[in-house]
Amino acid sequence: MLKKFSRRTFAKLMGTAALGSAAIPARGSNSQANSTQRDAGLNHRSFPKGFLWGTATASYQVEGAVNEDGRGPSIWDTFSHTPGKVVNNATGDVADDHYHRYKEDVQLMKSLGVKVYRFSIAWSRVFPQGSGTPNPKGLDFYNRLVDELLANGIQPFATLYHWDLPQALQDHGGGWESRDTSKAFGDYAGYVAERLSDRVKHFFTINEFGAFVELGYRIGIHAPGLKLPPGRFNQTRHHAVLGHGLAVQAIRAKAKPGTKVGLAENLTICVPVIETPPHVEASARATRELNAQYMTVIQEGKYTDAYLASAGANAPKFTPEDLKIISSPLDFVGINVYTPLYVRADGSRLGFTVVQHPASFPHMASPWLFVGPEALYWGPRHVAKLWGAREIYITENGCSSSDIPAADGTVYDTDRVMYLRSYLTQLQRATADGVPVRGYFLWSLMDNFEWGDGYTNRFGLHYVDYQTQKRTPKLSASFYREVIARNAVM
Ligand code: PNW
Repeated sequence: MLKKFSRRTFAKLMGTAALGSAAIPARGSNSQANSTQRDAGLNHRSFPKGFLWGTATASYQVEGAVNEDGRGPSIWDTFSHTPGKVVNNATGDVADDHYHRYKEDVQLMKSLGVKVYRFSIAWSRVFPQGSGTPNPKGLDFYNRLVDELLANGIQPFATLYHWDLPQALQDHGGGWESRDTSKAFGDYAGYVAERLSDRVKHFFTINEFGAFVELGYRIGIHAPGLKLPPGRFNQTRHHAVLGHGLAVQAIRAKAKPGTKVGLAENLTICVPVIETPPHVEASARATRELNAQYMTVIQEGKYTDAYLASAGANAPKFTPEDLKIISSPLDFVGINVYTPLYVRADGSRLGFTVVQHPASFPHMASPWLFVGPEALYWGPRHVAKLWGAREIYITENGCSSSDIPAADGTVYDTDRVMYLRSYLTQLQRATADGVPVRGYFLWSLMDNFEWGDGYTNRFGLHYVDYQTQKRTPKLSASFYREVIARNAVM
């Protein structure tokens, strides 16, 4: 007769059986055949020599120290201090206290073996009022950070705008609603590049147009929390890409020779529902069209006809000169890759239809973060094919997970490992197909202030205990260390 097992006993027995299996050789086993086999398998998933492995963070999400050394307030201070805007009314006042603990954090990176680190500069530390008189003490923090990174063999990649706009610029003219903000951003970018480019060789202008403009000025769930009508909103989008172009020009004018500049955009990545030529072609067309307001105008120097037609009387007002500035040539393209948008070919005028995710589609702890590893193949591939990019970075990729420490204090985030393994396998496929991806920045080095979600969603490779500021590597940190050491996904 069949014995009845409790679910727990069953799981335990299955686990024991798997562990007892002789099919899996122990690491370091002497078996020549097994290790050759294993290595052969791994070699198939190797990344190009010199591939740059890294991690990423952003100023307001990790620094804290919001009132120190002359930093001016940003729109995120105002927003997070407005009751009801952020889950549990959390703020970035302390965050990871990275402003004081950056040396410890550089050691975390070193122990992972990363070669590059992407951080952002808080504009209001450097110009507390957004423009006018600079605050040298603010820039000094980034001098210290850059020096510490270089002393530990890690190359700094700096983002100039990761959403913490100086509040003064919001108060005068409505932030990105005003052309003055685009101009002030260019000036600030030139100022920073002039002072850091002896050591920082890569700058990103703006992080995720498609997030801060839409969420902050249209939907109102990010700072500054506005819901602008379409005409004013489209103009705001235009000022953001104009600010990017002015920053590119200012960096070229002020930085040391050899400084490279690009952007970090969360491209809307259209993935073919299945990989047949018509769907693949539709996914490329859709990627170009659905990024019309940001990446496409930056790459092509014009808004697509379909975008202008659909905006009608609410289309942005611009000059030919604006378009030239916006499309100033870039040295590289950075894309943040989280989740795909599935697209199929159809007989419509634009030639594609977006397919909604079925209710059962798996997602990570953040409900928007659908698990679609192919995004990390099609994202860079579309960028290379559509716009001829010759140097691409994955400026963010990672995920949120429930992350509860086990009795031994470790977070066994097997779901994050699964996510990363699946995505990196697709990235490896892209490099093997000749897509020029040069590096990958995992989001994030450590848990941090996740914007409107406060501290409820954790994206880090290191668990942060916000009471004590203790950082503890998760299982995924060990996984990533292995990937970096082997330069291969396994
Ligand atoms: C990015 N979405 O934001 C940001 O660059 C990071 O600061 C952030 O912590 C990270 O991704 C994780 O969220 C996003 O709703 C925010 O699709 C929202 C979305 C995508 C990216």
